[in-house]
Amino acid sequence: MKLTGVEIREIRLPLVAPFRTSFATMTERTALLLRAVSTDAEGWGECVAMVDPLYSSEYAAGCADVLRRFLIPALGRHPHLDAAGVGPALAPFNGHRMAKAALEMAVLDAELRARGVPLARELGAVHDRVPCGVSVGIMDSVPQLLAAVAGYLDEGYRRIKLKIEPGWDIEPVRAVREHFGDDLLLQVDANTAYTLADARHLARLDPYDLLLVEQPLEEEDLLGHAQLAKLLATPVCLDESITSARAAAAAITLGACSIVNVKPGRVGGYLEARRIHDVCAAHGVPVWCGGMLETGLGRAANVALAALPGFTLPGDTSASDRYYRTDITEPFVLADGHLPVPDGPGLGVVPLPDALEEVTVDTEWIPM
Ligand code: OSB
Ligand code: MG
Repeated sequence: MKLTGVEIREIRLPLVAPFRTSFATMTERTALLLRAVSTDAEGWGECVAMVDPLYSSEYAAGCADVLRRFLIPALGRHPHLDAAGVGPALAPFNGHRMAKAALEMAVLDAELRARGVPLARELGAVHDRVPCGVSVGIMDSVPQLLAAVAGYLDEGYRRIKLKIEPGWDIEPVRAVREHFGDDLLLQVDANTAYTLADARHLARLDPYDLLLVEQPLEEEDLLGHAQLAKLLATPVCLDESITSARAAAAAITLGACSIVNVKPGRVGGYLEARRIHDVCAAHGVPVWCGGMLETGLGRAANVALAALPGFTLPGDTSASDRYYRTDITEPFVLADGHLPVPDGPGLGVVPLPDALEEVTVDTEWIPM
């Protein structure tokens, strides 16, 4: 397989409803899509970076810049690489994991399509469908939140994650637990909104029997998370802090988390995501698949990853209609609280040409 070039495409998709976290309110999703073209097949990659560097330091325009200036040209110097060679070829460049992940995903999709192998099989999946949770944004009022959660439970979602921040934490959790009962699988995500000085406040979540509290403290504060974990009954899960398999091993060894959210974009790709799965499995640490409001392309790959044996908690792998009225692929539809794992070669899905054209803002071809 010889790569001949990569297309960078910017798309903009309206969200079905505003999504508010402790760091931003999103009303639309801008994303970069990559199309890797080789002599044997084409492959698609999705970059999960957002417009602003608020979740992490990466942002869409910065990803496009590092891809066209450094990452794609680096692959151009080794045009016969397979996907396993992409990480090593890009390793001299520091950081930029979301950009690297998108490029590796596109090459991996092309390679697997050429070989006729589904991504799920390549990664080591053991299920043909995965149970799904949903991430519920911060709302203006508790009644509005209860109505949103009721709607998702009616649709069949198996687990609810509430976004929290100071001023929107104990009350909404108490209300959801009391309204929907003890059997509801419930967890919260702070996106770094607290400090260790909030430990006593966060311990007030303990009576509500949460599955986990996700990323309460800032990304670099592994030691703080280890101290916090000793003060909470609720298990601490890390998202932003886990940037690699090495970071996962360090966090687990330090006692900074007992559960890990795996997001392929955040860690540099699906192959590193699988290594995190393996490290966590070796330590007996459960993992689940996070999300970044992906289109059907990233969703297909996330569902494949979530079918690995260590993914023992429902992920933020929601159906297409939780995000978009019209997805760019055939929509992922929830059935009995699950999404099916695609079984075609590569991602097993492709963009629908008309839907893709409709949302495209810009395209750029980078020849090898
Ligand atoms: O922290 O998990 C997060 C969305 C964007 C950025 C960060 C996060 C999220 C979500 C939604 O929680 C996950 C999804 O449904 O894709
Ligand atoms: Mg998170």
